Amino acid sequence: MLTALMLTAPQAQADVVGPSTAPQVRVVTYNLCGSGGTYGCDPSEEANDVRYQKIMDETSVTGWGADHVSLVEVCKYQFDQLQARLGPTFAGHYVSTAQTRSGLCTDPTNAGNPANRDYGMAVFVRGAESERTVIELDTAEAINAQLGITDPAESVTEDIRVPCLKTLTSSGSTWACSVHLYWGTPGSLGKYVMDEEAALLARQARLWEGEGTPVILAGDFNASPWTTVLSHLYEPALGENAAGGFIEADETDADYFNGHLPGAGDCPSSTLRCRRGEITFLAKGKPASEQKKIDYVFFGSKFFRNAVGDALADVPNPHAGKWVSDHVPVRGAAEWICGPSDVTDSSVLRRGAKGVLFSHALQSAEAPGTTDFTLGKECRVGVGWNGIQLVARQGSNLMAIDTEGALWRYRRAVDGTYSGGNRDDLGKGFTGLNLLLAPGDFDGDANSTPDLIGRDNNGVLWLYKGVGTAYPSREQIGTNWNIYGTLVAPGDFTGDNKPDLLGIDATGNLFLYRGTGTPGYYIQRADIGDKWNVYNTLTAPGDVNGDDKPDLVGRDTTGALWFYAGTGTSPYYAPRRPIADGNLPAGQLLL
Ligand SMILES: [Ca+2]
Ligand SMILES: [Ca+2]
Ligand SMILES: [Ca+2]
Ligand SMILES: [Ca+2]
Repeated sequence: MLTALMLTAPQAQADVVGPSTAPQVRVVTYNLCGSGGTYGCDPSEEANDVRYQKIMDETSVTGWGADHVSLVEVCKYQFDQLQARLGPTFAGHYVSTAQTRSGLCTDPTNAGNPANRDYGMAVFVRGAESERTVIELDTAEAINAQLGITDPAESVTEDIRVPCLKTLTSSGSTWACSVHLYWGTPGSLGKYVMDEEAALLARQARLWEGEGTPVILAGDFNASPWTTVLSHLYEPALGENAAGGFIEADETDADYFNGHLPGAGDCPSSTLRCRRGEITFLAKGKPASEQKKIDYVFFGSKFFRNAVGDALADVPNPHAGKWVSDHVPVRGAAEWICGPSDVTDSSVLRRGAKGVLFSHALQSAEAPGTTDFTLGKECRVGVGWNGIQLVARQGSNLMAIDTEGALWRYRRAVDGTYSGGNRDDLGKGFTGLNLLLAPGDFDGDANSTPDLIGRDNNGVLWLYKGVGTAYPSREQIGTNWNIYGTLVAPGDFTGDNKPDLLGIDATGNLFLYRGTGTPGYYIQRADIGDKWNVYNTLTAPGDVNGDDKPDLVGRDTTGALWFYAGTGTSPYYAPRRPIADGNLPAGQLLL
């Protein structure tokens, strides 16, 4: 039999969703089945340990590194115990959906304490929250009224509430919400209850995204992908009357397009996206035909692309005859949408906590010379930058010293990224330094390889003269430079075409060192400002506002960014202006 090799239009593919290859915005959702007493789930201390450990594994930065964790069917005591394990790296938000139900949510380590029996929903986000809210989708009373339930024994006792946290961690700002819709049976009246809940959820998400804040929704939606419930979320391009604004993490996984979900029709073989996906609900103790995909990770499609997702393996329980959950944990990942204008010579570069290098353009609708900017959305332009010890930007290139003391020049690719496949080896032995600057031609020899300045741990300043394509020697050009907590090379700050240096000392004074381009290399410092220690980072991204004069950007202790237009003459910079939406997490390298 002959096999035809076809190289044609893009085809849907099975996705490989691993920590090393998946896009950088990471989510995990898990229906913990934490209450106990229902469906054979095990609420023992040992089973709880397994639940917590699974979440710890999924949030570890050496593993999946989830930025956002949605937990469904979680007891308050479980939330508290998990928050304690996650520590201050994660902000958590728990909401009660059913209080003190007999037999449910008894903490096995503190049985008999009725205050522990609260049951509900939770969301965790990496980093600090900036805002929290609850989307009230339904109440038990309203569900009972809508379904005509009057018998107290039959009545619904749980409200449908969605905890959301707004965070700065993985973008300028994102809402992360944990969802659990009513558990009505599709085809019954329950479906309409869920329809209305999903519509309300989608409406709130549209409002937020209309204001410019991306939304990620993850959780147990209690309905199959092709149902009217999910039509409120999937994008119209996926058909089946979809009318939403979200990409679902598993909608591109061709392994699950056809024949995997009981009751689902097949998607056309030519399609790239399909309202199907891997099974997430295992229907334990029931026929396999009741297994479904009802857990989802949705990314707002205005802000995210290239979403992928996987249902993880069943989490084994240490006790026979019961299970940790009747659901499996579900991963989703996506990346920010970026275009060519998002990565420029004057973009602000940021190294995130996981070593990802991000670029944020400073955007303005105004003519050159403006001082009013907004911070562009986060674009991932590199990975593995936690293996770099020192880095300085030199135009569109990044000069980097790795932990072995090797110097590399990373060239920016056409797509705006920096990678090991596009770098030049500039030599070894760059050790013992605590700062690297790329000032330009500091010695005035007009060599085509710009010079570098390094500061060693004793505060000695060294000039590495660019010669040919390397730095064959260095010359000591100063001592006691460790009095500067911040030192930047803005280019020519004084308008004489010779590059200069700026330093902020411990008292917050800003000092200018005018470059001379001749031996001696700079003249006596001039004090050109005070209170500059309000900034935990000062960066000189180049000429941001198009007047050919280099500018400065400072990040204050609240994470807000400020713009200083360079003027080229005393007093050298114009009054600062806030950069709109310019909030970035502290403690991460800015360039
Ligand atoms: Ca998948
Ligand atoms: Ca030079
Ligand atoms: Ca100058
Ligand atoms: Ca400028």
